[in-house]
Amino acid sequence: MAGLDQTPAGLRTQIGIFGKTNSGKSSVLNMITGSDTAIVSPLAGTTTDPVKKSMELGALGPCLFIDTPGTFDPSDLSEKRQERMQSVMKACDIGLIVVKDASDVADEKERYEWLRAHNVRVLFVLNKSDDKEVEKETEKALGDMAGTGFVTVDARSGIGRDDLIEAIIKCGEGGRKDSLLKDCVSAGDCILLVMPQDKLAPKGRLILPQVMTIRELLDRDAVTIGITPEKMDEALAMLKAPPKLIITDSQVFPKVYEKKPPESLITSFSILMAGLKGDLKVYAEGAAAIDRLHDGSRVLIAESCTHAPADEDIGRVKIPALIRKRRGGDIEFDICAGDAFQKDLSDYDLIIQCGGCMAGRRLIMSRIEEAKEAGVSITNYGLAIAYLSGIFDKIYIP
Ligand SMILES: Nc1nc2c(ncn2[C@@H]2O[C@H](COP(=O)(O)OP(=O)(O)OP(=O)(O)O)[C@@H](O)[C@H]2O)c(=O)[nH]1
Ligand code: SF4
Ligand SMILES: [Mg+2]
Repeated sequence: MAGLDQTPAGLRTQIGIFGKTNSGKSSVLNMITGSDTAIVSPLAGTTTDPVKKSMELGALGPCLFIDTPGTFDPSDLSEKRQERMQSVMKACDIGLIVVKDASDVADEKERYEWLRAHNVRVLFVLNKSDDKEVEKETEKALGDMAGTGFVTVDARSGIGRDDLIEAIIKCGEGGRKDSLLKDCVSAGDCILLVMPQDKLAPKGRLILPQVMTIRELLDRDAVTIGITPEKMDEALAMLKAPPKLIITDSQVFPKVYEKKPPESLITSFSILMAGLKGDLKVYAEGAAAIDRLHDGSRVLIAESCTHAPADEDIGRVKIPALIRKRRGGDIEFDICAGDAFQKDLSDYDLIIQCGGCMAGRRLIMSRIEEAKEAGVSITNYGLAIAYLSGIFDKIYIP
């Protein structure tokens, strides 16, 4: 189990390692991470399931490397395995394509194009080569594709490790800088955080969205004040001017809203997280589709991990109950869990994506794209609950 000081997988830069079987993908993973994480062998098809390894990578910060099964493996006929590979490709920020020579390059062109079309940054890694001629021919075969990045290594001996790490960091630095608060907070702004510490709160610590918000506010030189809902009157009385923004938990939203000065904006930690992992504008439009649901409509609850559902599970119990109460009892709910996403979305009237605490932004954005392509509205848990609790029009969406 990850310690509290560790970055969750969903917030790490995800780096997939792809290529033909036996090209040395697992050896590259082991070389980069300086470990024996993945099994290496001369047999084709050694890696049968994705293998993950976390690592801090200089200026890129926390990363998650994912070694994948090789393609063109005759034993790899399983559709399930292909689907799993697609999920890894969709979720990664950077794709390392490992090749042995120029002839591998042609076979990897389709994957390269798929990754680029899905905005994944690609770095080609020529492995097993101490031959300058092979290097020259490979670079020639890569043509324009080499422009996205090309590094030569010998994973078995570790030659080229530093160059590869430097190239990965460079590749990742051009990526999106994640921000919870977008451009709604500037230096000197006063921000009031109202965080209930009741029996639902974890013992002795704050939840991740709160910790991340506080860190970002401190980085932005905002004046950050943290209180429980019980201290709201006192805190507001102490302030010379109303806070610019109040951020609170969805569960106490109505209570906090009641006490909010009219000049202050108000939002929730779950809305900020939804914006970090997805697209708030799309989600906000999608939430309005709740009122177009009717008996016979179908809703897909899209979870991003395979957690054991709780009795009062938000996605499986609470949201369906709230929707049925508002729109009728004969609405059907399907669940998809983990990396898998329904192949045919066209039968659905609405998709409700979970908060995605275990998933990266890229995976969730790819679901949003698929929903758009299928012409199906998509929202997320936080926005759906805000809509169903009647606080939607009161919430500030950064
Ligand atoms: N000479 C040489 N051999 C290498 C190098 N990198 C990997 N190998 C060897 O190539 C074989 C395959 O390496 P793996 O890392 O298991 O290859 P893979 O791409 O993960 O293979 P699959 O998991 O089967 O798809 C092993 O015998 C490695 O020792 C290298 O840089 N030089
Ligand atoms: S929010 Fe999504 S990813 Fe996080 S625990 Fe719930 S189902 Fe899993
Ligand atoms: Mg392998």
